[in-house]
Amino acid sequence: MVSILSFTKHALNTLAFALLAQGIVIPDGLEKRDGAGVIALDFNVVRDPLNTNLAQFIDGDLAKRKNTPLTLQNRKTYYSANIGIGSNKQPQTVILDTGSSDLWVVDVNAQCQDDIDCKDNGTFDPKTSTTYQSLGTQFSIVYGDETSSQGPWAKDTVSFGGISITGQQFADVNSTSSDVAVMGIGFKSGESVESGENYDNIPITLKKQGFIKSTAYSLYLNSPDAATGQIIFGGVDNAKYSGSLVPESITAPDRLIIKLDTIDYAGTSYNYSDGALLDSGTTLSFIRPDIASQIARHAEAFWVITDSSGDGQYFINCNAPVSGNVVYTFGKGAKITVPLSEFIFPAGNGLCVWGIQPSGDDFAILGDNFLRHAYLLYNLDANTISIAPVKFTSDSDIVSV
Ligand SMILES: *[C@@H]1O[C@H](CO)[C@@H](O)[C@H](O)[C@H]1NC(C)=O
Ligand SMILES: *[C@@H]1O[C@H](CO)[C@@H](O)[C@H](O)[C@H]1NC(C)=O
Ligand SMILES: CC(=O)N[C@H]1CO[C@H](CO)[C@@H](O)[C@@H]1O
Repeated sequence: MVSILSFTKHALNTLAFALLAQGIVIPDGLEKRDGAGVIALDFNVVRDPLNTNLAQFIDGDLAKRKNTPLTLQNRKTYYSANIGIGSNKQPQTVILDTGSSDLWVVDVNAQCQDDIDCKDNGTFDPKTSTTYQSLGTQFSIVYGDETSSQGPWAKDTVSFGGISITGQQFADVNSTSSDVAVMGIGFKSGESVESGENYDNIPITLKKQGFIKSTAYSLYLNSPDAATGQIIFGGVDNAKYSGSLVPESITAPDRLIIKLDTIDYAGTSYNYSDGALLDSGTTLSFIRPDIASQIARHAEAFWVITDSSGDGQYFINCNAPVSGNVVYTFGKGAKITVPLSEFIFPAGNGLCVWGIQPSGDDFAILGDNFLRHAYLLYNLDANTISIAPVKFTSDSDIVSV
């Protein structure tokens, strides 16, 4: 997910798909530091069915309904981890999000907005944690999928992957329209705070409290049908990619954006020459409209207005004969090949949402359908994201960074 600040309204409306989450059990009494200086956190992949609203609307007669808005509230895939908050490690399921920078959880007395069941994925009760400290200031965020959360800033112990960090700033959210909490692990400068109020977020605290050597983590989303993936803070798993990791420079001061040179599809090389945000909190990918439309035309995807403001999305017939690959080439030469099958998301009644949608900004957002095919080492100290083609394997060869 991306927080709203740098996005136009158009981008917000097209960002209908965000990530959801599920939990793993936090091992109790595993509070020792890993000698290698790495913390591995497994996450679960949750695939939500599309909402019934959409299935009812699409009754096989889309062409006649071009001007009727279609509301897409659906969330497709979520990468979630279970973490514990407080002295008593109250379990919370959080979306792991490289597109934002703040951790927030749902307070036990929170008000859920928009008829969302916001307390189904864990709640936090500050009264039962002896280490809880309210900071007296207010957190507020709006994400690209239009969900929002507010509540007081606080500090407490945060536990995951067998370790605990203390005095971590996070938000104890008392009002939200999201049904799952978020752990943003992007840049400190991307935090949703007033200027001058930036704080050490999770990756920085891990380093400052001595658990990892660099503010860095590696992301392995795993194969499209896998139920789990892994993030390794402070380390890299050399068994999980082929060739070598190519360090691409981060080109934005506050976002995990690198330069995307070209997108190749069906014999055409499209000159992108702009930034691409590598966002684990977004399911689909969003690219400049001119190139999105050319690729959609080739793939026989078609545009449908899905919003009363006139915005829409590309859809595709699920049985369309789609073969081939989309190849992304980055500024320093990293090259990732994504099979076209990654871009077809079932939406009911024989229709699928197309996985490359137009972005409202010049820069692209490459979501999970891209990220799954790359092994990524985000190094926030070195200002690089190193990329190589992923190798789906249970083998592992983890070294610290
Ligand atoms: C949430 O917390 C803030 C700050 O403590 C408070 O001002 C606000 O009234 C609370 N909102 C709800 C819905 O409880
Ligand atoms: C791609 O576009 C950029 C910016 O418009 C331009 O500088 C560059 O020369 C183009 N590259 C190719 C191979 O056409
Ligand atoms: C991982 C998990 O339990 N997700 C749940 C979060 O809450 C929503 C709304 O109730 C459920 O649909 C998810 O299954």
